[in-house]
Amino acid sequence: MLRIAIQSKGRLYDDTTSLLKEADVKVNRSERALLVRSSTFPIEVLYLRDDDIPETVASGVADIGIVGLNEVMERDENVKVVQHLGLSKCRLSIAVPKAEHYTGPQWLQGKRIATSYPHILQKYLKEQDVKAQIHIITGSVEITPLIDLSDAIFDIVSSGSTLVSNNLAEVETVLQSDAVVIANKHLDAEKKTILKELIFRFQSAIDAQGKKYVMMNAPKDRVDRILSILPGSMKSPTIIPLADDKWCSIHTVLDVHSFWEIIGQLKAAGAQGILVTPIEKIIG
Ligand code: PRT
Ligand code: ZN
Repeated sequence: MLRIAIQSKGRLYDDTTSLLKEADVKVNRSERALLVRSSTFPIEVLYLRDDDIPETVASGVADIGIVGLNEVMERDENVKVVQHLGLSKCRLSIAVPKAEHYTGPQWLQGKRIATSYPHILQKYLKEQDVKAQIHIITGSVEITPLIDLSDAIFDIVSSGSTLVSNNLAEVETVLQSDAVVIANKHLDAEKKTILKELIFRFQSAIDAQGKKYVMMNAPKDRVDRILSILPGSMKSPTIIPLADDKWCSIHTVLDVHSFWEIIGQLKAAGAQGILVTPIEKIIG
């Protein structure tokens, strides 16, 4: 049995619970239950505030956890990052009022910086050889320059719209963050085996995200042209003969980002009856 700590509610909750579902780890959480055993996998889920997850894993109260890399770096606990999930992406950045003429990290010398991430900020300032006053604030960091509580802020940015609406400009990106799986450093052999299987399942679900399975019919004399349009990483499409020996069926995997552009080119090259289906998992 492996105990995993996840956020009980908040930004990471939806991503984490759907990832567990995609990995076929079923957890029927009755309202406000704190510890729930999966009915399909040797795992029990512990629901916590995200701030508490690194310490809980470091102490061994939970074996592994899913939490933002920003929290892991800030808490600086003795845990191992074992997988990047690419979910809940954000960055930790320094921002200053738009009207300021920011010239580089030395501009921060002697300034007041408001943040909920003092540890990461302190480390960054030391690296840059800058001495500044760090003001620890737990919420609404972005309003502190407006009310003259700070000269700059160091906070999480995602779309950047919070900065824009508070007249702030992002000037330094200090850390790129996503949700990560962290593990206690002293797991026994049985727990390591369960963790390995879980990571494998997570990876299969992550690899399938943003991918579509595409099937199309094409005259055989157009196949070379169609194959040249398919992206480099998908060099091995399946080609299946059809009853009409002048035609065949081509099956491949496409990335949603380049999807519409490529579909247009495939049609122009002579592909017909293009069928697009979602992919649940890709087993590497
Ligand atoms: O209650 P608990 O302590 O568990 O949760 P919490 O309130 O501390 O954290 P929560 O749920 O807000 O965020 C959890 C994690 O989500 C963070 O630690 C990050 O790893 C990640 N994440 C991803 C974000 C954002 N995106 C994000 N945009 N966390 C916070 N924000 C905030 C940001 O501070 C900004 O003020 O959202 C605001 C909007 O951002 P913009 O740039 O999109 O406008
Ligand atoms: Zn928190």
